[in-house]
Amino acid sequence: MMSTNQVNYLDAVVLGAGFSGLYMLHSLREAGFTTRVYEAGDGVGGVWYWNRYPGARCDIESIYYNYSFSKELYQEWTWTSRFPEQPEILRYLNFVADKFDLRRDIQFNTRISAVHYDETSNRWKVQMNDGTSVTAKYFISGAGCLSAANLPKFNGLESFKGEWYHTGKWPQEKVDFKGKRVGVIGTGSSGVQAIPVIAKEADHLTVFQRTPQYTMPARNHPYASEFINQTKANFNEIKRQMRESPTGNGIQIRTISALSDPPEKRHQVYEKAWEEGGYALTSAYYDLFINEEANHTAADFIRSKIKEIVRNPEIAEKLLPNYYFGTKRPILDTDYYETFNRENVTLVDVKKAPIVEITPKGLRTKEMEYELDILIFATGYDGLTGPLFKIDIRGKDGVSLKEKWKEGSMVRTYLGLATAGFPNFFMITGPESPSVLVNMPTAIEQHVEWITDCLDYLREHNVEIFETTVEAEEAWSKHCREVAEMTLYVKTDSWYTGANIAGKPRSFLIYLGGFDTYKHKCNEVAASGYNGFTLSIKDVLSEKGSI
Ligand code: N01
Repeated sequence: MMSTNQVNYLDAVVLGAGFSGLYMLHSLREAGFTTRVYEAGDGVGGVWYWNRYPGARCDIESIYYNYSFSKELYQEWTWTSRFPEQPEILRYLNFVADKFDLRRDIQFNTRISAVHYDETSNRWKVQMNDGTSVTAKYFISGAGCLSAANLPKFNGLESFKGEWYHTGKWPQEKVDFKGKRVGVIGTGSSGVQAIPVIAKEADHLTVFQRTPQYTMPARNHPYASEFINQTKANFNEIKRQMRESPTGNGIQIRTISALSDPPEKRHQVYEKAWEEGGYALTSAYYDLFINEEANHTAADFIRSKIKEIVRNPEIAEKLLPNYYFGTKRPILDTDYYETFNRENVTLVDVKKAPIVEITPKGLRTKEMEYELDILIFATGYDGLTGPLFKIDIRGKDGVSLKEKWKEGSMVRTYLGLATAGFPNFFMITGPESPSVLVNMPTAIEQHVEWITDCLDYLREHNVEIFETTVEAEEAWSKHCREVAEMTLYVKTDSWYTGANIAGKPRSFLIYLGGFDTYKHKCNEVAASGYNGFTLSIKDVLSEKGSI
């Protein structure tokens, strides 16, 4: 069952029925707020609803890639393997929606197109693409960080006679690659996961690679039932690891420097991590992402592995990455480099011979034309701000979020949760929060619980308008940038820095101080009565929480 009945007023409108929207709805409903989620798709799942491409799988271990707010839920759901596949995560989120009877307050097939703040009533007017609208006291975005697909402008795409797809908007029906000549543009996490699976089915696969990536074996495997029983019995400890660690998952980062081990010992450490799979290698030493020399040791190790795995030295050479390891998201794969040993796979370096156009028959680079039946864009996303910019969000004085964040070419938020000039508006895992660089479900739960507690407080104190101050957001944004500048992340062009989108201002919009530190800061703000926010009780303005 899903909600279609028209409502005029709600305490809270939530955008999106992914991990964020589902828990936000549950949490607010439990706290007694009238809430509705609006979702563009016809089902729950968010990013896991749209990303149905072959091989789609999570890079965080299953037992941590779930909610921890309900012990009962954790006991009732059983993951089948170490790294969950997209269909299994989608089943999990549907299970959650059913268990907590969430669908009755979710309106599917409805895209929120505009959200405007009315200063006379202190309410948000939320406009849907079907012409309906609703008024709400609070507007909460669960749009996620990676929901605005990036389809670069290639001349001639409309002339292509074959089928084409973007990994982030994959159709619900199976795409049949049998007997087909398939091309994949892009070798980020999506491309690297899809390529080995497509290669096994297609007649021929051509991979158009612009930047070679560092990828490590996931070493996925089915979970033994004893292991599952053990994790269920250890729920409290798993929850603690998720909620009180720097990464929000079970990954322990070793506290020694890569440079403190002699080369032979270090090599053994990397070998062991490579065999263990997952993100063991990224957490082998604490300074891999802050010290150039330390970073080189890991990068050299992975390059040596590529040369070992790929039999043709020319192809291996093309696959060697040369940016700072980990500063684009490190990837976990299943047989990615091995795929380039197959007879039916061709690797094309489009940095050397750039793509000129898409033709009716396929794709032309500066060197030659490749005939294709299916073309896949694994070209990523306009991350972090892109999902918010898809909606016409306007705060006080009719200023749009896009205009505000364009000015001075910088995004400004307080804690990644709120932004000045946009009262009663919250972003779950917004820009300048830890978001994608920690375990997303953990980051989401922390924001959802903080927002729910905040709304509870505002209700209890009769607060009408809750807005962060310009000073607080300036200080937080500055702090975020300072922390990022201490790392190697800022030295690489990536979607983290906005460099993947033409014309997008370059800035690093993820808080890198660690999930535990960040959570502590958020808790302090709440405990202070919301320092850094202005709280207005009916007509009386009270600064910085002193109400
Ligand atoms: O996107 P990407 P993605 N011509 O931006 C190339 C999460 N995720 O969808 O590097 C030619 O990483 C581009 O080349 P370059 C995860 O956080 C997680 O793969 O810009 N090529 C690059 O190779 C991830 O980081 C999971 O030179 C062009 C690729 O397209 C994020 O999503 C799975 C091009 C884009 O890579 C995004 O990953 C999937 C052009 N004009 C995704 N434009 C898991 O949990 C772009 N490219 C495992």
